[in-house]
Amino acid sequence: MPVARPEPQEPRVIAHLDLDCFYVQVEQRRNPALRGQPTAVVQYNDWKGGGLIAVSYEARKFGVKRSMRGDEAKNVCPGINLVQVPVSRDKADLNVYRNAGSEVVAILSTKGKCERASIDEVYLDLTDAAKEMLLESPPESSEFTFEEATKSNILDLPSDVGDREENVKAWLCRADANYQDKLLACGAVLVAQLRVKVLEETQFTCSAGIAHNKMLAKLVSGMHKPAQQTVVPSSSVQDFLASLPVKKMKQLGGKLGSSLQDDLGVKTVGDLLGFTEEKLQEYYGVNTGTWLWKTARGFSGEEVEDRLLPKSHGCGKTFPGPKALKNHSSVKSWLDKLCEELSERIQSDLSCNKRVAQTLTLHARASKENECNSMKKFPSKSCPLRYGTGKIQEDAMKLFESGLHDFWGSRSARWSITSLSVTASKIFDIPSGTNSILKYIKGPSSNASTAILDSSSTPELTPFVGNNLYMTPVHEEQCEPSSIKEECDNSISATQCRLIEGKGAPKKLSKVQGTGSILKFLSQSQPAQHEKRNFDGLICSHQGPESSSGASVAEQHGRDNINTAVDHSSGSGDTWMLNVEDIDPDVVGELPLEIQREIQGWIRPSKQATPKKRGSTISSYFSPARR
Ligand code: DCP
Ligand code: CA
Ligand code: CA
Repeated sequence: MPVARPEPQEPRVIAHLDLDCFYVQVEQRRNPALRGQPTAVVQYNDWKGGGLIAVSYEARKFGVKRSMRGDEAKNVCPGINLVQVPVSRDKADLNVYRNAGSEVVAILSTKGKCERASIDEVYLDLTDAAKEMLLESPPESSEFTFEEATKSNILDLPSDVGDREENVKAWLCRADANYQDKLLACGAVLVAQLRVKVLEETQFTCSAGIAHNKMLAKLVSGMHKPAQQTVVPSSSVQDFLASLPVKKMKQLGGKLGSSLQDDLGVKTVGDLLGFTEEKLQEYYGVNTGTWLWKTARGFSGEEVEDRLLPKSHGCGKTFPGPKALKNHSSVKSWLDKLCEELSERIQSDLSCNKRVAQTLTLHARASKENECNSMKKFPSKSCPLRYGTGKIQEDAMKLFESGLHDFWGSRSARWSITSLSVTASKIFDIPSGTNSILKYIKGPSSNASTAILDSSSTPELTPFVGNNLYMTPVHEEQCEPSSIKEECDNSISATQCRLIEGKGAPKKLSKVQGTGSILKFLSQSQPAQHEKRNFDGLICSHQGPESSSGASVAEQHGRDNINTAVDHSSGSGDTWMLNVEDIDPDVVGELPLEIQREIQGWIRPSKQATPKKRGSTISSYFSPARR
């Protein structure tokens, strides 16, 4: 349910930019002969010419729509050029579009806080840049001659009266405007400049909305397309919202919007003004009631996030009609392909952007046959993400089986899967300048002090212990925060390992997520099977999802037991024991200084105390080439 955020006191200038017929523009840049031609990008499919996913504005004039198949598009527009989406692993490969979107983000982020909202959309907070412009070179100053800005659409101004561009110029340069609108005028100039820069540097056109908050900027960015921008002066907000259907508002497209329509007779945002805040709170609770009341008045405190990279990575595929998957082996084969792509993308995110994903989620759609084909929702499932293609594939299949079990119970009945997707989310930046490896393997909110745990005394951790229980059903959000919290709280720092070291008495450690996982470890593909590694004096355990109950506990042996593999009664826990003497010095040399020092700290004392033992090695974890 939506919740109102506090409104900032100071006026803001927020822009929403969206690329025009984006995939088509990317294809037109690759093949300039398509420019100015009716063109559509078609999703790979051999049925009726494939599904259209992007349509050029020239083709739209003929009535071609995204919902059409290629054959239909040819009927209404015989001259249309249909371009197939690139295909890899038998599915659409969107990398070329993602990379093109990144080019645009790099340009837009030069002027203010920038949030990448989708493959072709960005929010910008231009408040500071607008204030600076207002002080140093306001539009009303005589040298103001920026042509593109005078093509803006201003909601207050009638667009068909007299010399439109002169009117817009006069609006942008009004000396008697209030401070908020003066800032907006600067925002309009800044966005026009950015759009020209995007065009010059990428050949892409985009459209934009400029307003005092994200909600209004997004609502108007698509109002005048292609290659245009729209400004929402504060005085026009009420009129603009009055006739807007509630269902068009973000968060009101679903059940809440339907309830407003059906239960309160609210058809437009203007209709909401007839309800007091208290009344709306009575119907929808305090938070949502207040949010509705504010939304009706065009208030929104939502901040532009500082994020140039996507929030998650997802790979999916649909299997319509006869293509539906009906047995485990076909599901596995597709999941393997999807996971392979996902793994490549998170590895690339790790090496290029130093970001680590924490949660793997599986979504599927299924239909039960022989029950009038009734559609029941296949539950989404998530678990901690383990790096390495094999592990991701293995975990995704387990998530699928868990979902299938919930969906269909234990009965062996016929089912068919019409879509599958895997998502890596809860991505965090590996912090720089940290003096602990812990920072490399845990989320920023993790709490090291909770790491050493006796699983019997921490009931909240038990979901990770059992074979099936570690999976978290996902509802509206892709990933449940609880799953992440548990994962972080279960982590243990290298320092803590050292503290335990030498104490003699066996201690129980909870799961160690990604032990030994400095960048090199994370970026190598590892086989899914359990492994044992010797870590001089440090015995940490990684509890794989496949482990059976109780096996998550790794026993801590004292120095006398160095290099002794932990013997779990079940034998199914992942125990990594690392021999620090076998760490490849070349690899250590590549790590940040703080980490190098930390590793040196392990090596020196252990060399004094322990004779070198053979037969076990950490080096394979540090050096992918050795695997
Ligand atoms: N896309 C897709 N499947 C969809 C919707 C969109 O694959 N159902 C892809 C193709 C689009 C891109 O995402 O080019 C951006 O989607 P938009 O909704 O922004 O649509 P366009 O950019 O194509 O057109 P517009 O000019 O209306 O923004
Ligand atoms: Ca678009
Ligand atoms: Ca878009």
